[in-house]
Amino acid sequence: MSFRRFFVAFLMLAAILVLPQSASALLPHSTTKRLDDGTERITYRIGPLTVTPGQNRIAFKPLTGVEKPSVDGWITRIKPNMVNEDGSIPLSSKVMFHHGVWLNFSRQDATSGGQERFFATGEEKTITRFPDGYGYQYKASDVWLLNHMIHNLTPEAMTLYATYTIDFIPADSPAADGIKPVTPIWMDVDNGSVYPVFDIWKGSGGKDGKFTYPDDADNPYPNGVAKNTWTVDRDGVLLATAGHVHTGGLYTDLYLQRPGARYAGPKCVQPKAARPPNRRNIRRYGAKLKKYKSCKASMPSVKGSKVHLFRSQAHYFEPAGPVSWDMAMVGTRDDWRPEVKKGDVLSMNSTYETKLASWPESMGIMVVYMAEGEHGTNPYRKKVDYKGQLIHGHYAENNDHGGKLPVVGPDPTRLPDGANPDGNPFTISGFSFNGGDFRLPGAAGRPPVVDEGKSLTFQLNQDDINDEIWHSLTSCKTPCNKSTGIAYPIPDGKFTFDSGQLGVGGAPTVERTSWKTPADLPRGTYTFFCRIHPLMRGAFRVK
Ligand SMILES: [Cu+2]
Repeated sequence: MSFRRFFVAFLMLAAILVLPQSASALLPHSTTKRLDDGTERITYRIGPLTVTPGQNRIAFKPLTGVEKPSVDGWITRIKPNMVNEDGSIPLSSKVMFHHGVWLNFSRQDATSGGQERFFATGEEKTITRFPDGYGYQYKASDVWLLNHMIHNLTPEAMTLYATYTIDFIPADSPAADGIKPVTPIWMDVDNGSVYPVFDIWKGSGGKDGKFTYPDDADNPYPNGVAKNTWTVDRDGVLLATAGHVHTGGLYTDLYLQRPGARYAGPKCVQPKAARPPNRRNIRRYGAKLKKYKSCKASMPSVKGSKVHLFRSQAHYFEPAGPVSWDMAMVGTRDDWRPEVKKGDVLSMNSTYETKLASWPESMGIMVVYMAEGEHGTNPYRKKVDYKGQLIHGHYAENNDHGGKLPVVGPDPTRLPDGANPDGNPFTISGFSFNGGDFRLPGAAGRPPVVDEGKSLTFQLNQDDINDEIWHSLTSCKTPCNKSTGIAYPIPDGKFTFDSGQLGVGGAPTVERTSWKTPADLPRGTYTFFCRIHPLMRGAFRVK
C-alpha cells in the first residue's frame, strides 16, 4: 500500500476513533514554558494512543491542529518522549517507543523524494538541536503525520501519549529575525524501505568482534543500487547529525566523496632529531615536534577521494554493556560545519558488536541537517570528525535491567525430558510457547525432545494472528531463566537461531505463522525467548 493511501486510510480511521472521553482523564494537548530569549518550549502530547496487549506494530497518526504549533515559526530543538495517562514515563522494560518519524506532507524529502522526514527518534530518545541562528521552518498550514512503532513488551493493554517538546520561535517574534532554514537529509543504510532493517549475527564480521553494515554484508543491495548514499544536490554546509542504532549498535559513520578530491591541507613535516643534541637544537626540535603534532591532529582522514565527516558513538549506561536501550548517542557539536558541494556523495554505515549476541532487525540511520548556500570548513583541508557531545544522560525509565533473581522458571538443562502433552506442532498462545515453555508448571514445563536431524514446529494461534500479537523464537544462552528486564534475555545463544516475528501484517512480521527448529543442531538442550515479549521463555532438547 502506498504511503498516501495509508495516510488517507488513517485519516478516516482517526475520524472514527475520536470518541467522547471523560475530559478529566485526558492530558492537555500542549503546555508552554517561556524561555529567557523569547523562545517558547512547547510540549505536545499526541494521543491518547491505545496500545493493545503485546503490540509491536507500525502505525500512522495524523497530527491534528492541537498537536502542533498554531502559528508559523522556527523549531530549533526537538525532544521526544512517551507518557502514561497520568503524565509519568513508563518503564522501558514494559513499553518502548521503538521509533517515531515526524513527516511533513507539505515538503519533499531530500533523499527519498517522498514526504519530508524531518525528525526521527528511537527508544534512545535522541534530542535534535540546531546551532544558534538555524531552525526548521514551520508553517501552520503544514500537514504532519507521525509514523510510530510502539512496542508493548507485556500482555497488558495500555493508553499512552507520544510527546515531543520543541523550542519554538514564532515568526513574528524579534528573535526570528535572521534565522536560516535547515533542510533534513535523511541518511539510512537501507533508505527508502518502509522498515529499513538488517540482521547481525553473533560471531560474524571481523576478528575485532564488529560488523559494519553494509560494508561487511554479502550483497546488501541486490539490484546494484546503493541505498546508503545521497548525491548532494546543492552547495551548502552540514550543521548537525546524530546516529540511530539498535541495541548492540556501536556507532554510525558519515563520509563524503568528492570526485577527484584529495587531502588539501598543509604538509605535516616530521622534524629530524636534534643533532648535535645541544640545548638550542633540542629546543628547536621541541617546537617543530609540537607544530607537527598539531598539524597531524587537524588532518582530516581522507582515503582516496573519500573523507570521514563524523562518527556518532553509542554511549551505553547499561551495566551489562552494549545490549540494551539504556544508552544515548553522541551528536555533533555546534562548530561542526563541513562544507559540501553539489555533486558530492554522502554515505553512511553502521557498526554493531558481534561478540556478545546476535542483533536481528537492526537499523543504521543518520538524519543530517544542512543549510543551503553557506560556507564552512573544507573537510579535505581540516579535520571535522572530532568527538561530538553526548546528547543526554541516563534516563530513570531504563532502571530495570533484569538478569537477576528470582528466576522465571527452573534451569531447563537440568529438567527431565518433556512428555510433550500438547504434541508437535506446538501452538503459541496466551504469551506462552506451550511446548517447552518453562514457565509452565510441572511436567508441562519440561523441554520437549526431538531426534537429532529433525525439527519441532511452533505455530502461532489464530487469535494472536487476528490481534496482531507477533512472537519470535530466538536463541538465548542457557539457562535463560533469570528475571526479565531491558538487558535480559538477549539473543546470545551459543547456537544462533531466530524465527523472525511470526505473523501476517506486513513489516515487521515475516508473513509466516509457523517456524521449525533448525534440524542441524547437535545434541543438547536449547533455550529461546521471544524478542518482542521477553518474559516468554522456552526450551527443547535434541537427542
Ligand atoms: Cu512474543
